[in-house]
Amino acid sequence: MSVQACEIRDDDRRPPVDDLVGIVQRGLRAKPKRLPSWLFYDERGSQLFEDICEQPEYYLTRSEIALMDVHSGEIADVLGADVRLVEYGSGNAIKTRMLLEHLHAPVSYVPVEISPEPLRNSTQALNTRFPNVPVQALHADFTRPLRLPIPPRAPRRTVIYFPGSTIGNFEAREAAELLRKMRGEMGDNGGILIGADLKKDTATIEAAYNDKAGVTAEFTLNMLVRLNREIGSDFDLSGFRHRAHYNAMIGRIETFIVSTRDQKVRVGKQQVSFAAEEAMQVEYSCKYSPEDFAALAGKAGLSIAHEWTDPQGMFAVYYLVRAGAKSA
Ligand code: AVI
Repeated sequence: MSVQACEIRDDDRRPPVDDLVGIVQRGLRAKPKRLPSWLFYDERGSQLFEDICEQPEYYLTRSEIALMDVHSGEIADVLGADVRLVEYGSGNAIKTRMLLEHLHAPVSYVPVEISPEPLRNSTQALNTRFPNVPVQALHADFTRPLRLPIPPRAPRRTVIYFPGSTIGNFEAREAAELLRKMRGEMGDNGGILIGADLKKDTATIEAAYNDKAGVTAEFTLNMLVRLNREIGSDFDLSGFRHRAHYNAMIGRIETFIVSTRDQKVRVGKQQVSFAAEEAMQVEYSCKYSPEDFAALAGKAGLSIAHEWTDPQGMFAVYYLVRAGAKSA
């Protein structure tokens, strides 16, 4: 078969961007102040995240790749033949490649991504690498209900692939809601293949979010650079710093942007006051034991049919099916 044309279906139904000022103003009125973590991912932020994945302290990506290296053949066997693979996000080319290499006669691969550029790049790369796999790219926000493209032939099952522990960036209630939405999209016979970081000692986790080279700190503060550029706010970068600590009671990294002095910042028509050492919450990265993850899945009407970990036991990938359904 010949190389597929790079067709991207646009299903981006986000409200217009002029709402951004309102989103930021609302977040800065909250007590404590908070901003949504999706604001990290402008072009620079996405590049910085890729750089984070290369840092020696950030074990997550390396561990998940090691896991896929050992288990992707077995995972493909579990998913079975004639799968339609829907990936939430498309920035995980290495892991996706490892999976597609082993999948048996996949019906199609559907990357769902909100940023057009990474979507176009990964689609082209996969088209070249896997000319026999139809790629049906979907430009959309995966946290919203999706209108999946009609597959080129009937799949035996739809599997939603959500690698990279991004589920950990959602608070427990939102994570359960997202899993429930996926459950609807995968259908009765489908499944969810999902990565999640495992709980482990505090020092290892905290080091991953406070790398020595300062890449994570730059990633965090880039959110303010983005806001200054996109909404004309006047955050003075020298007056803020990154802080990430592990809340072992709750099992999550909590990342803040901390004001280093008393100061005021203009956001739209408002002046926002920051006290010295005031912390603005910008990201949670939840860590799950397998039992925690089973409980989360249960809240969405799902159960763990299979689980895999990397050789060091740092990271897990789960295959979830409808609770009560026979596994694949
Ligand atoms: C995308 N996500 C899984 C990363 C994480 O580990 O929570 C984002 C990140 N934030 C700081 N470092 C990496």
